[in-house]
Amino acid sequence: MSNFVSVTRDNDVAVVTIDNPPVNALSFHVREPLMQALVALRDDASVAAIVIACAGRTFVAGADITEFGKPMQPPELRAIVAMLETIAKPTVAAIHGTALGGGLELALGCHFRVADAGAKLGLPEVKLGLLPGGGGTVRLPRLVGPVKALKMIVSGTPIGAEEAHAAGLVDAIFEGDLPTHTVNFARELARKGGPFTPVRDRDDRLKETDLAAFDAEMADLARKARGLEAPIACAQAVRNAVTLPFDEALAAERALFAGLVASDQSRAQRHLFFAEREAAKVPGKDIVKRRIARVGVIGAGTMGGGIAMAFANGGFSVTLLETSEEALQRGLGTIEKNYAVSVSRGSLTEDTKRQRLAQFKGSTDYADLAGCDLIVEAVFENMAVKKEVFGKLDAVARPGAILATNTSYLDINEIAASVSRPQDVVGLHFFSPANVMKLLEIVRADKTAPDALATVVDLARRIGKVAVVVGVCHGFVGNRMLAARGSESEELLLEGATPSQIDKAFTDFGWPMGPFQMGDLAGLDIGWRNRKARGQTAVIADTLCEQGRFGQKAGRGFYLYETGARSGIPDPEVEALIRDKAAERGIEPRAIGADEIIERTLYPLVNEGAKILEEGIAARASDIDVVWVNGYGFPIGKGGPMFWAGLEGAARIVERLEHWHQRTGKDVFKPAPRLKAMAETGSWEAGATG
Ligand code: 3H9
Repeated sequence: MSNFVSVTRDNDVAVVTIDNPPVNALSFHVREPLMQALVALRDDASVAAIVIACAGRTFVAGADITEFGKPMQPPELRAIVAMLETIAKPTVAAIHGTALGGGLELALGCHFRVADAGAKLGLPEVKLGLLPGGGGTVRLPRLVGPVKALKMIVSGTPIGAEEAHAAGLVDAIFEGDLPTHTVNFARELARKGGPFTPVRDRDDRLKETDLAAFDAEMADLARKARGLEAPIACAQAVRNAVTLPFDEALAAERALFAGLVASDQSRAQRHLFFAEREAAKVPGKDIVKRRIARVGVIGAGTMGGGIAMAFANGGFSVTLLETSEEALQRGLGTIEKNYAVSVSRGSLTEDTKRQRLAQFKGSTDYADLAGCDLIVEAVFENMAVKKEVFGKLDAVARPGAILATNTSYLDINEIAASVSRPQDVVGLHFFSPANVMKLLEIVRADKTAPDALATVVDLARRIGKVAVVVGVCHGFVGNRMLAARGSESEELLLEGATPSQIDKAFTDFGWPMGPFQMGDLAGLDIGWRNRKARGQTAVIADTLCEQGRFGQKAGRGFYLYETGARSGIPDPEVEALIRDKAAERGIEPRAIGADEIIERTLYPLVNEGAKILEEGIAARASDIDVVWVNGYGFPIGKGGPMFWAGLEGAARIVERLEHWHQRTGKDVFKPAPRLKAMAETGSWEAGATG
């Protein structure tokens, strides 16, 4: 017996309970007593059946991720599962909450799996840059068939109990008291008698595989993997389960797992797993949060509408405010259309759509916001306009209501100073489309009250966002670093690179698209307007805008778009324009390689991140990674810019920045002291020693 694994008896049925809060991960201190308990029960003639269950809120949620990268202490999970399969009496896993990764693999070692109706089962290892390494790739196909197993393992998305039951993964679903039902189920099995076939010996579903169709599916996956190794390895392992004898397939899975767990990609993805959870932590965990039931959103344009949908999807009532009835109806109409698209895609039922729409109340009168607990403004990005809106809110909002701005750049301290209750003002910087994009930058102003901050951090989680708390500066973390990344784009063009060469360097790096493709998608007029407001210029982009080349929506921008096409084709006119502008400046075009493109775009990105850390705008380097992966498409396999700096070598980044600084004299290239410190100590922490 241990604190983490206990055995109780209900007459001839033994119940092994794992109790390792918060998620019952299979840490060494669980595996060891679990193995001992199972061996003892196997050899105990008075035990007719064995149930494996968990205490707390969930079944085993997987291996202990913190143990990866260190020597694994025996017994390993695969040894426990192998031992389980030597037991002749019936073994049953009782699943509540989530059976994930190693948790599901443990359950696959049992003869039977039962679940409560709310349980979820899955193998999400791929999201950590891994594959199921406890036999999951070899056993799951034997129960649900190789095609379904391939989908589950490569996507990493868990399925519900009903679906698992229909697929043959779960043998029974019980309502109510799961432990009692499971004990009765196990006793009945023992009474009827065996033999009970372990999953490893069930081959029928494998025979149904059409290998050609399977290979076509695998080829498609490889195309979509964008340089990630884990999805391909997952698919290979499932294929092995079909084509190789059980033990050989298991050995191959083990070898693939060993390769992945030691890879930079998996290290990067594990870093992000913990980084996302860290980012959601703010000091003062026990602060009493404010009650939020009704949310007001001002502005029913693309941004406001998306924000309103994000809150409605999270279960909140929403009052949507516009300046005119016409604009309001247009906004509500778009929301309805968006939900209708979800229904047509099958991701929403007609009933849920109706419920969601019933959560909205439209208004053109600020007085209707008086009942709201949180009000988010998403109006035109202009300080005077924002202050006017906040003035009106100050007059109508109830005391204690949180007043939030969705500004992407503006000084929130200045907005807060314009109202009588700066302690209630916070920034909620959503990313477009706000109902889809995961990232939420929560901007804490100088006077934001700790309970207001804690409330919005909690709220972000409730509406399914990945939240990062940041400080006030122009562009906060994401857009400020984006400006640094883009500061050399025009220069690279003028010196001889084409938009498609630069974009290709980015997509080869793993980004979903390059900066010019992204500019065309977002609309080049947005940056143009911002530059004009700040008295800045960008010779190529400005000229394109003057010619009405606003990007995809205009059919032409940096690229040409055929009607309805999402990807553009290079436009000789744009390349000629670039050469003309270069000639006007006396710049002789030269060949520019991908390395130089990365050095002049991504090294300044990292450098700006270091400055942001120095200034305390972000609390941790890993927060910056969370922003960039979730909001800007930084490749997850590289862990975000600050993690990648470690892979790339901070010393090399410093050296090359110094080179470019000498050549151009530009501030973006001047290595930040924190980056230099990282190069010496290997850590982003202030005051770390090497
Ligand atoms: C695996 O199993 C490999 C095997 O195939 C092969 C082995 C040979 N380990 O997410 P939460 C911590 S790979 C260690 O906020 P929720 C988490 O960091 C694994 N720690 O809760 C957090 O700590 P803190 C495959 C873990 O209710 C706390 O628990 N499994 C682990 O929102 C609460 O987490 C997975 O990938 C872990 N496995 O969501 C599942 N899991 O409080 C990963 C969580 O200090 N886990 N922690 O910040 C999840 O998806 C979610 O945690 C879960 C609960 C859905 C279970």
